[in-house]
Amino acid sequence: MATIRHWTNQEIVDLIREVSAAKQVKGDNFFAIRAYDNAADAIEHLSDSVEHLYRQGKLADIPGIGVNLQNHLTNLIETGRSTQFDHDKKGLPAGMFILLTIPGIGPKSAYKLAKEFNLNSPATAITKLKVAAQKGKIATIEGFGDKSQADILNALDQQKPKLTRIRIDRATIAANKLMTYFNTCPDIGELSLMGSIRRRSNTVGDIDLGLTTTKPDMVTHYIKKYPDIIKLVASGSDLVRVNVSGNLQIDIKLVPPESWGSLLQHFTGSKAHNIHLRELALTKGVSLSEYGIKTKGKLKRYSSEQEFYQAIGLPWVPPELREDQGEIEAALKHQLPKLIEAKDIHADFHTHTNYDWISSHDSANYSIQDLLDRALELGYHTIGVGDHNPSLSSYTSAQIIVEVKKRSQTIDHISQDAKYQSLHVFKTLEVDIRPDGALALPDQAFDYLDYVVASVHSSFNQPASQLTHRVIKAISHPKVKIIGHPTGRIIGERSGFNLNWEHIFAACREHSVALEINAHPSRLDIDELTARSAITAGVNLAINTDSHQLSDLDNMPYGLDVARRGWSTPASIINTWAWPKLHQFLVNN
Ligand code: DGT
Ligand code: CA
Ligand code: CA
Ligand code: ZN
Repeated sequence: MATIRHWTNQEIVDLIREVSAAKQVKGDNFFAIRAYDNAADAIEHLSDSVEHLYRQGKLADIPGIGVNLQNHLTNLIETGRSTQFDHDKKGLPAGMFILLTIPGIGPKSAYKLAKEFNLNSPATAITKLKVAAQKGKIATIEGFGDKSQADILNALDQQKPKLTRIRIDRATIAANKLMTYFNTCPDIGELSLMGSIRRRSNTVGDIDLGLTTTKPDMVTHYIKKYPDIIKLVASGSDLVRVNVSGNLQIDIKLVPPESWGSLLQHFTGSKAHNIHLRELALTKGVSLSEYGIKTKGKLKRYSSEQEFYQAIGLPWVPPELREDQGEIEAALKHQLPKLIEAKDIHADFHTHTNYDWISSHDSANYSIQDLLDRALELGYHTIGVGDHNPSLSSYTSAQIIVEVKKRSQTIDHISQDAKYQSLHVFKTLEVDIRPDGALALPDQAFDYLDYVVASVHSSFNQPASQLTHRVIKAISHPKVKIIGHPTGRIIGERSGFNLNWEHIFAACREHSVALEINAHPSRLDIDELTARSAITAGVNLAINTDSHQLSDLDNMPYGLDVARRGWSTPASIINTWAWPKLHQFLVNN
């Protein structure tokens, strides 16, 4: 199945600005251009993501977005591209748009320069322009002159590369694609991710890959033929650096088999972990490097990471822990945690369906049956069938009670099918925690649910003390068993709100409530540090996919990454529990 490109708000803003520039070059109507500029400004200031608003049917709520733009955005989100935007940019040199990031260059100049110097690729446009400027070629173009040439050169010299970190899921998809390509190369032996993507950070600066070969020239040649390459940045017999589509840089390290362990260890990092290891090694009179371990001037290479760690007196350390957060001390004492693994996960407690009612937020695009089928395929013994609570503005309390009852009967009916015999099906809802901490569901409706996931979806700007009080009020409700995406963060778009964790943890312990690790790669909320503190404080965690599409159910590994980076053993994660204990926790207490 082809993956549809997801768009962050910033990417949409950049695209709309490019379309506006294209319209200006083509001499389009002034009002149409202004509408695009206004739309870009509005999206830049949103606190929610455009994709999320789309899924809630709320694109019209974005100030200044008219029907046409709503349609184009819908097209963009549903298919990964917009036919209208593509059409608007058609016929213009692709390299002109990147020039707009240079201070002092507007759409018309960018167009002229791109035309003049054949800047047809965004990857090379700026370098080519710089060369042209240095050769004095810009000054000779009509309307430019010596002054503008000097200004452009000056601006180019001052321009810092835009530092953007890439979400772990996007990096993972790109890395897997490249690894699949490598798997068909006969000259590659070992192959592994390294760097932050191997440590499973929630965002990565670049993708690091290591491989072993005895024929580096053959492998380098093979890498250069990879179809996704936009730019070959560097190429040597031990390192190839390329840029691929999606604004991603990939570093590929090539070594002979006997150096594999040393390479993998060094380039997996983190830098802080390596520095600490090196200090430790120095106290034993040995020095570490990417090539191996030197004792009394003599270098020993390591073909496996296990042997490398063993040589300095440590057990192998899982990459997710290599952040110098106490893992070296724990390893020295042979007290590293036995981390939770994918095979330990048997349940998902926070999902959505397309159940037919008017809910407070976006519903999913698959049925209850689809969800149960997928849970079986994933080998789960338990699935929580969730939805957002019904909209309070669309129903009376009495109607909501009837609706919730009806929905639960429907779920019971469906799950009685013999094929779901091995599956425990919980009837649940994700219920809004209102600004005053009350839950957005009438009391009697709770009687028809097994447990509730309570989440904050509004008034994120309250002071920390008020938010803490609000969440604790939800925690103390007898039906609430999980707090969903506890801080509301959206990676790269909205930082999570602050809570007083000491107080939250105490309340979770008192009321036997789990905190969620939301596995959606845009959330990963709570984060690994909070997860670790929660576990230390004796709080249980639930890893949930919060699925709105069937493919979202496959996001569980991203939540698992957070749990592992948070030092979680299976015991603290309720997804690993056997049914009786789980039932006791969620329903009977
Ligand atoms: P990123 O790419 O920013 O998400 O983070 P990393 O950790 O992947 O960093 P990267 O790609 O710059 O380098 C990969 C690994 O190489 C890094 O985790 C540790 C190792 N490394 C790089 N530079 C240094 C250094 O100056 N000192 C030490 N000890 N290790 C380094
Ligand atoms: Ca990296
Ligand atoms: Ca790197
Ligand atoms: Zn939610």
